[in-house]
Amino acid sequence: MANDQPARFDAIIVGAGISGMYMLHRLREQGLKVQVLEAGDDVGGTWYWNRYPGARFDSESWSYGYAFSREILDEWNWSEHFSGQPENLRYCRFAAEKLDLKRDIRFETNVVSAHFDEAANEWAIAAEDGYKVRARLFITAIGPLSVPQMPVIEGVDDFEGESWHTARWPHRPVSFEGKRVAVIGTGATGVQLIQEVAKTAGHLTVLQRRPNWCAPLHNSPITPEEQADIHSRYDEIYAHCRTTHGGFIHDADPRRLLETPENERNAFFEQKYAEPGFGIWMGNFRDTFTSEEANRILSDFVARKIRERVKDPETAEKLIPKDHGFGQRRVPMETRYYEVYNQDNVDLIDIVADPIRRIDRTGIELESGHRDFDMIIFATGFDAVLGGFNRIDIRGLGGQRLSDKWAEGPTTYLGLQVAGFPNMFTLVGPQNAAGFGNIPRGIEQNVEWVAGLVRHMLANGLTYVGATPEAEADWLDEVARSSDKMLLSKADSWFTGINRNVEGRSRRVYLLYTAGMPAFREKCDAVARDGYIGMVLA
Ligand code: NA7
Repeated sequence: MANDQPARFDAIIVGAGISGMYMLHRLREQGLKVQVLEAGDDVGGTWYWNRYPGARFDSESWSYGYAFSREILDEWNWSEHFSGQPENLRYCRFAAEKLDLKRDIRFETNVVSAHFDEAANEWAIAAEDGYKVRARLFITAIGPLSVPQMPVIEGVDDFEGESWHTARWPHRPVSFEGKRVAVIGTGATGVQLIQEVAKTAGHLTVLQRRPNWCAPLHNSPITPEEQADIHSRYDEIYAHCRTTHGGFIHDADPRRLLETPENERNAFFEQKYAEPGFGIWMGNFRDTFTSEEANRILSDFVARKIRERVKDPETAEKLIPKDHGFGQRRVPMETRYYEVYNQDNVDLIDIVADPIRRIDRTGIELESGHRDFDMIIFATGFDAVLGGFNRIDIRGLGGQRLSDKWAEGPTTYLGLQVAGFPNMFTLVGPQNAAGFGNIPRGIEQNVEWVAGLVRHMLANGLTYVGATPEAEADWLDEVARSSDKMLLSKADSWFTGINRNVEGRSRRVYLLYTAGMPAFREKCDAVARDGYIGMVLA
């Protein structure tokens, strides 16, 4: 009988990516007995699952890693300014080893339910393999983009050739050599992948529903001199990231585009377009995020660049977004992406003009006719932010299901707690600042804040923490107020919760806190300073 008893921990963390790993470290440091439950067979989260060719950082590598550990900073050398997935995964493994994390991680454990037991004031958590565990604290570290989304297309399972979703790429090399490959999806993932497939595929057909505004990454190896410089400046780099809106090294230029003379702003655009990384987006004139007119001028500049780079004018027009301005959706960073369409082995199909009728055994039936393929790759994204929560049966006070509570859109307090779900923390949950920016910077802030709250609870003999419905309503107002000012809230994308492959996701919701990481940190610090205002502690 004793063997049937669930294991007991002070905290259960779901997910061993960047946030779960750090949360484990912090809580263990405070003397808690913690276990992480992870679906994969290794650490790394995003960098474990997204193994498709071309997957890499769009944040500067040396601004992405953990800033909290001097040892990790000192001992790890990034080889490129925007490092690729294999190296990023090695980094996660390195950090796990340094912090000796694996002894407290149960791998290949797919959490299916988490129910709050009011009488015992603890969470009862169960996994697919029958593993059961109970803990005072239940912490989701499930990532905003962890549930791959297949497109709703008739016959999608009928194809008999090779077929992959980018976020479930196999753990072995996949050859495109000489093959007829179709890629569906042109988001940040599709753009990274297409550049690679085009190098060796016999023929690549890109099936594009809506184009995105892409900009050059300008990646390069880190030279020994740069390496030494980066190591000597880590404190300065991370201190700077703490001051920027998105936690990147880039931050909006204080000038307004509309008040800057044309020659000056064009020179500035050229400079940003030629610089590595997100500067053209995150480091642009500040009104490009809020003023339609300013945004249109920037969009026109980027459109000109696309027209210059793509030889066939008709193809260039297909690649220029007409339904949203630059930066209103996630800007994919690219390396010779547009030049791919100048290659003889690549063609681009606008599937709005020539819709996919169905997928069958041998290929794809378009309105214009059938095409045979050896491989179809789905770069169709994720059931973003909410998908990870919905696939776990999470129930709070009175047995309320989280998926029911969030049926009309998520509501949270600071994107970290949900009223009615006490002792539960959501590390990169909806309405949190970490989801819109250089994610590890937001993660460190969240983990450290939650660890501070747990320390406060331990020091005061408290065992219960729950957000109040009033605090949650106020937070929703604040999220809405800041978001409504931003142009990105006016476009359909995963930022605004739109996913036409999932029922009920065709209405925009407030998924991200977009007022920036410094404002978010200030808010969280103020909540803590005021004795965790908006939360019931007992
Ligand atoms: P995204 O950005 O959600 O992109 C998904 C792409 O797949 C996008 O181009 C979609 O077109 C396309 N899509 C989705 N469903 C379909 C169907 N049914 N038919 C055709 N095309 C479809 O996901 P990513 O993986 O690229 O990037 C997600 C984040 O990961 C990214 O922001 C980075 O932060 C890392 P649509 O635009 O909806 O017309």
